[in-house]
Amino acid sequence: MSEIYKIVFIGLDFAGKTSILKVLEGSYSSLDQIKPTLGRNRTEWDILGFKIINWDLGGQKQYRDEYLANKEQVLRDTNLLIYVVDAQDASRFEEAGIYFDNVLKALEELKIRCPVLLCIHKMDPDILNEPEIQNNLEKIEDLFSEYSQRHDVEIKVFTTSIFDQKSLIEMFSEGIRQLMPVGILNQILDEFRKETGLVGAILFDLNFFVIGDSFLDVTTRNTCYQTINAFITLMRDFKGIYDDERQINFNLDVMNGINYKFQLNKISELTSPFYLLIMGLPTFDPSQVFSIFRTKYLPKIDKGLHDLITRID
Ligand SMILES: Nc1nc2c(ncn2[C@@H]2O[C@H](COP(=O)(O)OP(=O)(O)OP(=O)(O)O)[C@@H](O)[C@H]2O)c(=O)[nH]1
Ligand SMILES: [Mg+2]
Repeated sequence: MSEIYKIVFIGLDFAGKTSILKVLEGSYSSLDQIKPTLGRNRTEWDILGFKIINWDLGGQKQYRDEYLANKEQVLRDTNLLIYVVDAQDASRFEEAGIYFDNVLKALEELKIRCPVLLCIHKMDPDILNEPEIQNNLEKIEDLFSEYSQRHDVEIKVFTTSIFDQKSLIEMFSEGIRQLMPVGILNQILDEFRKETGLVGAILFDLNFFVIGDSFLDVTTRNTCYQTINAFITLMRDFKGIYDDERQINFNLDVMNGINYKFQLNKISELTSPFYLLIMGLPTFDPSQVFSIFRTKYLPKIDKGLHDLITRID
């Protein structure tokens, strides 16, 4: 039996909802052909053997009015709501806030208490630190936290951009973790990292959704997550070369003079395939560490996933 989760992407027109979904599914080439979404668009993904249905709700005024009028039909059974706001268009913050208020009100009336993520979007890497954008960020945070408090809803805030895939992966992975109790995988990775002296380990599914991670500290976490973009680019640009490759090795000189070694391993033995990214100091021997993972920790992860599926069933 497969569990179904409904994720709703909502926000004003032109906020970037469809673009976010396209980047998450890796359809980069279709990005420049995106047109305003007419009504609702549904796509289905398989994550960890669960069915995820993404509802991309076109944000033009007539559709927004229609969703609120037919809230039962549109919002029922929502498991996760992702509200997207365009951080570059200050002239529409107020309008975006009012719609957010209305959406939270509709959820309240339907007695749906699902996790809510706020994507402060179009925070492109090249303009991220400009005073105007930082000012916009503050304005959005203030406005939206006021509405969420009013409805007694806790929101998780992310700053995202389609030019920073990592930002979208972190946001969406957090959403997935809110839906599925995958915390057990973090514990297994913690144990593995400590035994082998690694500084970081991340487990992804084939769409690069993070389902578990473990790090020495915040700095190694940030460095390791930064490399995700590089791996995605490699996989995308060298498609065919890396498709069947089981391992990619990678060295990185980080600015403070520390050199890290990375290895990405494709793991096909489980019910759904994964990547394991490991990160260590130059002295670490990736093949030895990976063989420990395979013999000792892979069976634990297999069991963890199995328990997860049977618990949810
Ligand atoms: N600079 C920048 N532009 C973006 C980003 N994400 C989306 N866009 C652009 O914003 C415009 C609107 O994107 P869409 O994905 O169509 O927005 P939408 O929210 O789906 O709009 P509706 O379907 O009308 O509700 C497009 O021109 C995108 O290229 C981003 O992170 N940065
Ligand atoms: Mg759209």
